[in-house]
Amino acid sequence: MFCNQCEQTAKGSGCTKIGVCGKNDDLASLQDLLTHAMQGLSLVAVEGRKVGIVDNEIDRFALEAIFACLTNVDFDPQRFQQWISKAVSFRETLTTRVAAAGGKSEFDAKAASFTPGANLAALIAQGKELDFINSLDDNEDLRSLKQITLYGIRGLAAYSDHAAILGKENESIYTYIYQAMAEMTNTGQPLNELVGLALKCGETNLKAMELLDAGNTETYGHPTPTEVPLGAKAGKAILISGHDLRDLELLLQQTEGKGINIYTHGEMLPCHSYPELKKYSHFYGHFGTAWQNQAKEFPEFPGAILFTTNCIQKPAETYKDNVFTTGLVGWPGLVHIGSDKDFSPVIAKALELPGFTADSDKGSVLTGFARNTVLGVADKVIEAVKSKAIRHFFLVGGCDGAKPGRNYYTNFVEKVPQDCMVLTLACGKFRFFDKKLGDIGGIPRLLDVGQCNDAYSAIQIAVALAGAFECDVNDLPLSLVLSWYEQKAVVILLTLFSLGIKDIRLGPSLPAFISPNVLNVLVENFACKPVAETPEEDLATILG
Ligand code: FS2
Ligand code: SF4
Repeated sequence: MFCNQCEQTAKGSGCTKIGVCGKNDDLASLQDLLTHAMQGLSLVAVEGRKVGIVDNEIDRFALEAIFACLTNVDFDPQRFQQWISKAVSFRETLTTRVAAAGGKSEFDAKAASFTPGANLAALIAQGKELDFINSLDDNEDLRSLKQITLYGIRGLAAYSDHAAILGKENESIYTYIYQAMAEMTNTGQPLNELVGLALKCGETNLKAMELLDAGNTETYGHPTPTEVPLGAKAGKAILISGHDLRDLELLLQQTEGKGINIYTHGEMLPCHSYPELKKYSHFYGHFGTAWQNQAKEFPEFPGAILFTTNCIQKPAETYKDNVFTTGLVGWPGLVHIGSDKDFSPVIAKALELPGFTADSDKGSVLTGFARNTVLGVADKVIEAVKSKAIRHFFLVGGCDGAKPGRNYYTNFVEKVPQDCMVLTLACGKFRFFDKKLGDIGGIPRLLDVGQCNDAYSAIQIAVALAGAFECDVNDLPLSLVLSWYEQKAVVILLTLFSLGIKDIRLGPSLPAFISPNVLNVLVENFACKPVAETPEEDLATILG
């Protein structure tokens, strides 16, 4: 196997024997094969669009099949077997329809004629045979740009899938994904063309994130500042992890009146701030921190645990019988709740387990500072900047990993001067989410914008501030100090680049799939840089 798509990749270069995430050689081969099959389907879908053939069932499948290859999402080989077979069968039926409509139906690329092996072992052998990453291009820089684009597309597919679940789709997203996946079957393109393809991924993702924002806020209302308890309430309990608001809503509905309290873990924390979710009285608090601490925290949870999306880790024997998955997340041997979203097995498990025997108070955190709330006090914020009560804004966040060295972000936030604000989002915030940073003129200094899924909200805040100050976003007293871990972060970074945002600091290490020449392109055009050894160094440079 060879996989280097995430920040924790082995030795900072690539996982070759087993993934640090737990993905084994067989699963890596199946993911490569599914990506290959999706390239074949994409080639036909591109031609289909030229003759007016658009099939929403295929489009929705494409998002799921691509999202499933994101780090820490699905570890179940059987599901990959099904997706591979479905990708090929969709390709075949679509080819027939395209040919009947007079479109192109014959292709040189092997991906368009790939026939899947008859069983799992045969598929794994086919996946190994591909040597997928190396086959992208012999040229290191072109291969690097294709990897950036492919990982960006995985992030884009994830956000687009979340939005589609809430009824928000846009043709431009599907068109881009198919065109880019098809383009990657070619080799030797001019470097600039592939830089353009990668930036277009970021631009397309802005649309996806706007749709997701609209899906979330139109369905559940605009987040409002909300205090979330970190302790527990006596009673039966279910912990929900991942990012999916619809799954949470359905779980809340199905548990109403059953004497079960619902707790969030990781990226689900901001869900407490949505009016249509917080109205449920049994939606209680936040348990523990974020995904990378699941092995330490889940054995302590006395109820059932539901994973809605990324990031799952191998469940230890001590708690594996309590864990359920739904949507695209999966782990072999765990009970998976299908598309009927009947959470009865989760509820039965919660009722069987002891739950919390007593109330406990562990303090609370504030969340819900998405764009509507922050822009609601824009006048106050602008006045505070003009009067120099607020010197600078830092956006500190992004997705977090399990590797040591990420304390940089905790230390950074601790050292931010008192006259500066910290906006945060995604699971990176759990490095400092419970710190009491006080306020500036009544505005809390630490503002949680939401999940990584809410990056659009943070972008809108920056754009609105730039409008108010009549300047470019790059001229605002705002610095982005981001952590990255997986491919949703890759696509958000591409989105920021496509918006022309400069001087982003990225850590804790730079992606292994960026070649030195491609890094130079990013540095020259966007002045993107790695975080310094210490937060003090970065703070001194930024604040001058
Ligand atoms: Fe965190 Fe993991 Fe949110 Fe990423 S829960 S690192 O995939 O999506 O951010
Ligand atoms: Fe390694 Fe990350 Fe790939 Fe997992 S997703 S195999 S940890 S590079």
